[in-house]
Amino acid sequence: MTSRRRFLHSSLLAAGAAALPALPALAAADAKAAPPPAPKAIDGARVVSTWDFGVGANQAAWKVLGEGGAALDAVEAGARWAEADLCNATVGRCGNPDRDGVLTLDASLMDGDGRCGAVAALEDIAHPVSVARRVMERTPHVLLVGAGAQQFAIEQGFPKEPLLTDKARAAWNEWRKTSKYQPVINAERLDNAKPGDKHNHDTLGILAIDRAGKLAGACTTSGMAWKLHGRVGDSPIIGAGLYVDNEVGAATASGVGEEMLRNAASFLVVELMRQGRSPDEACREAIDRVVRKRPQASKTLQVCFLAINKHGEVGAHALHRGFVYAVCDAGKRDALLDARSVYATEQT
Ligand code: SD4
Repeated sequence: MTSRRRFLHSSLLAAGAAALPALPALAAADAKAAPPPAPKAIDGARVVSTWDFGVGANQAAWKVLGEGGAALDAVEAGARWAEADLCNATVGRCGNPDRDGVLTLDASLMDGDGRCGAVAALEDIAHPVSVARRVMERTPHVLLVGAGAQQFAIEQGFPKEPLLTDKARAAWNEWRKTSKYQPVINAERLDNAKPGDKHNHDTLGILAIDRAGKLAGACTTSGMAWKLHGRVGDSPIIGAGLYVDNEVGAATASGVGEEMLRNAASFLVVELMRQGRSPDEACREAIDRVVRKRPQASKTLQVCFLAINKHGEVGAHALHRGFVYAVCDAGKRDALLDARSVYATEQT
């Protein structure tokens, strides 16, 4: 087991350095195409979420928003729905574990007045987003991690329960047999492992604007499957996986968290909107920043941004094809849209 671990460790580290297959050139047609018309600003509430399971999260959030509820309550409800969804191997109780077989969860939540809370590497607590909210509301802190986060959750009355499902344990055991396997984002669902494919999705990022024009967001994930024990991605890091400002808008991210961390990416998207970019333009420019910083790695990694501005306009962009996002408001109840991508081909 020790030598296997050493091998896995070195293969993880080598993954970034390995020779990369040539990728079709930047899709000129895709990159130059006229931007899609900006969605009309709405007068009312709207919620948007990453990936196709975002439709279910939006519906849970809409039960709050549609009744005139607050954006913060809505995003928590949406994130809790995803965390409880037993079909989802990348968020909450059904998530896949890390390299050592331990399921660790990350989540954050933020409102447009700058109030925020987060937990990282949390074990055996089913609703990390709600623990994040308690961190925000009941402590002077923003982020609690590991054993301390779990201790706080228990003190707050969250039940401690073993979360790893039989299916996730079986997937982990299967992965351990596969010496050639290299962790690739979006490939957690081994039965359908096509990175970037819309059926192979990850983190839930959810953003909402309520009838009062207040914004909020949440982000929740089990992170990259088979990650090193203790690894924390972007999702619980305010500014990386999530950022919200009532003066401007909100952004969230999915994909390889290390790239979001390097670029303070969700903060970047919001700041670009502050400078006058539409949500679509801001997401696209943030993707360009990721590519400029790590052009080789960008050929095989997925990075996706989703943003909403204070007028309710929505935009999204990804490095590679396959990123879909869900929009829900009084008119559209379960719209699922394809985000534009820098590279026109799906990763293989
Ligand atoms: C992470 N960003 O832990 C998350 C995983 C994810 O699409 O979003 N994958 O890095």
